[in-house]
Amino acid sequence: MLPHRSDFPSDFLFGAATSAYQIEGHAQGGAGRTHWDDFAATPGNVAGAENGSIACDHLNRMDEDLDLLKDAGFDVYRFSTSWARVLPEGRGTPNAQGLDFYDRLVDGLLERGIKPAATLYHWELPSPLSDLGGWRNRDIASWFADYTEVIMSRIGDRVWSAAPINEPWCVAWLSHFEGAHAPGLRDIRATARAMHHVLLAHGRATQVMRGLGMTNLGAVCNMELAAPAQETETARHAAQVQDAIYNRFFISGLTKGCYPDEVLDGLGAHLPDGWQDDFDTITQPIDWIGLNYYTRKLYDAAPAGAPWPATVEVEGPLPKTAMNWEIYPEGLSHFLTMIQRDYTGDLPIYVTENGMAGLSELTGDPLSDPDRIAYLAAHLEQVQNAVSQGVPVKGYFTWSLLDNYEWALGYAPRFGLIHVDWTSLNRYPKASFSAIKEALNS
Ligand code: IFM
Repeated sequence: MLPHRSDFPSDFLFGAATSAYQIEGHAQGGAGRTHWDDFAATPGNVAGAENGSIACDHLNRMDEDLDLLKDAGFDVYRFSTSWARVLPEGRGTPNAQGLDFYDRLVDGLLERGIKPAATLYHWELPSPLSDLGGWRNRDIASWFADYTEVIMSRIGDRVWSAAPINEPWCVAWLSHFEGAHAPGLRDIRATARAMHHVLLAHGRATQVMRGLGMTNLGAVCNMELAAPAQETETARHAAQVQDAIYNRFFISGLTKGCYPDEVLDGLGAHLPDGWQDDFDTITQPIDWIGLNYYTRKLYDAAPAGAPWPATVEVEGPLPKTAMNWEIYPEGLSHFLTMIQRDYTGDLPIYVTENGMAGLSELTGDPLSDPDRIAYLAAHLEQVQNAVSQGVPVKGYFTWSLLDNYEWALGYAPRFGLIHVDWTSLNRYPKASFSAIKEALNS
């Protein structure tokens, strides 16, 4: 059973989140090729070599999806605009159909009384920019600023909030060090550059949006609890290094203008020349911070002689989701408290993503998802705990409105409140959708 709206402060907002490439259908509407299309076309990268060509066909079913958002009673919708849909070559001539689409999306939300919360980059880098080195190339900050100007000149007057980049850790580390996401690199120097440039691009985009007179600008970081796999000094150190890479590097750069020593130990030699001089741009004032939280991981020291970061992940004992991610709701209040205490003080915090890929719906009735309802309830309870301790949490967005393209895992994991039939593309609300509707409308 989910807590009711009335169990939260009266100004607390509830939302659902999606992203462009995961739902829109990128082969349609004049969007350009992206590095995800290239990554998926390379054998072994993505389950079944699936890509976002059609996805949920949201491009053509937007009104139906917005009606579902309204029916659930959501206050806010967190969506992303696709760089490659707005500027098919990444730079140069905009795609008029793409701009019109986001215009209609924003108006459609406002007509339904739903606040539009825009994200400028949720991972679909135009291929021509990837050819130029993508996030490794310092020029990406200027390319991103130009893209920001184009799209926000069109919709910035009507969005409720905007954030430049979703989950910098995934953009930089997961994609350039682990090679698990596009562009699929495993290169420490590329990683260091991407980690810094993603923050520089955030700062430049924020400057552009302020220049356009926009307000309510934020930043969205994902965090994963990093715990020692055993009670030893070496395991504790491994967890601390992972915590610095995943959870502290980006928020520290954004809010304090410095990077954690544990990360500089490994990446310092690979950062671009003059990186220290970029913090004036990176630390542009923001109006809120967003936290995406799903799980925790356990770490231990790698065998002797392993290069930095010299850590290994160890399977944890807790019940898991269909992503094989441990369910650990306590991590959510841990991070909400930590963000306020160590980084942002009174700044509003939003849980910009939280949710699960269900197991029960895969094995039985696809619309019966008691495990998702239990997951959401347990995490909302942790939000309430944080609020009661005085942490300024102002809203919660569940990931995701619809089942969608789960990146390297293709369409198998289902995160949606709404089931999408991958043959007909028809939408079918799950039990969790009804539970949210009851909680929000009561
Ligand atoms: O699907 C992703 C989303 O794109 C970013 N945050 C995590 C989700 C689940 O993996």
